[in-house]
Amino acid sequence: MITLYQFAPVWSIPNPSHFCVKVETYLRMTKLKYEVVETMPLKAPLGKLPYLEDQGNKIADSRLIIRYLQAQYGETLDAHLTAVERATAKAWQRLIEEHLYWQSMYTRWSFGDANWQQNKNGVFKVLPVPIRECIGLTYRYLIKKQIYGQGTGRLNQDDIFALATEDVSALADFLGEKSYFMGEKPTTIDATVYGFLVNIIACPIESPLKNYALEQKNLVAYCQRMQNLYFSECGEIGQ
Ligand SMILES: N[C@@H](CCC(=O)N[C@@H](CS)C(=O)NCC(=O)O)C(=O)O
Repeated sequence: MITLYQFAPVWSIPNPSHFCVKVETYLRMTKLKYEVVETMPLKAPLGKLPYLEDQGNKIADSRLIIRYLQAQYGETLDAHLTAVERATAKAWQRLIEEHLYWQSMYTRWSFGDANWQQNKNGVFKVLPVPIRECIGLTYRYLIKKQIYGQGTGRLNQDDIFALATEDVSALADFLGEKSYFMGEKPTTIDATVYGFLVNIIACPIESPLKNYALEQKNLVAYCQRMQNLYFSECGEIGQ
């Protein structure tokens, strides 16, 4: 049995971690049987979630997890894609995970006290209040350092949101009228697109990034389509 280690769910979305939603969505898309263990990053092999255990193998990092699952159980979702379509999907994946992710992180960890309170009480909800405050502050310091190290944290607020909306606008343009990101069938990239977008539009983390994404009606409808298919227990986005 595959075991997925991830944060406890919160906010009526599958998980408050973009990367954890990505992996769990992939597991559901491929109909692999799995169980979830809720945990915290400190206990993970690379200090980050998600990680996965299968047949004595422990794999950390969502990219390596999906690569492992594809090698072990087949690349069923993407078999029909051409080499150019695969390359295109790969470029989108990197844009979302290595760029848009950091602006989303900025909204949670740096952009205003109300968002910080929501983030702290969501991500660390399993911890009792005094410990939550202490661990929350420690992680806030560490994650803000990461956001600064990556470069996003060095920009001013307007520039951060201008860059973020460029990404969201590009995603909306590329999706267009299609049902899924690469066409009429869900493929692996949809796990990333859904995992990251739902963590922007369906969380109580308010920002110009969320507002702009919510205005892209095709992206919202796409998220709802993915959610109805794979996480129907999360219900309607925005309710
Ligand atoms: N490249 C990793 C990124 C995973 C990641 O950044 N996870 C975050 C949660 S969304 C985490 O656990 N952060 C804790 C930390 O950085 O200390 C992947 O693809 O899995």
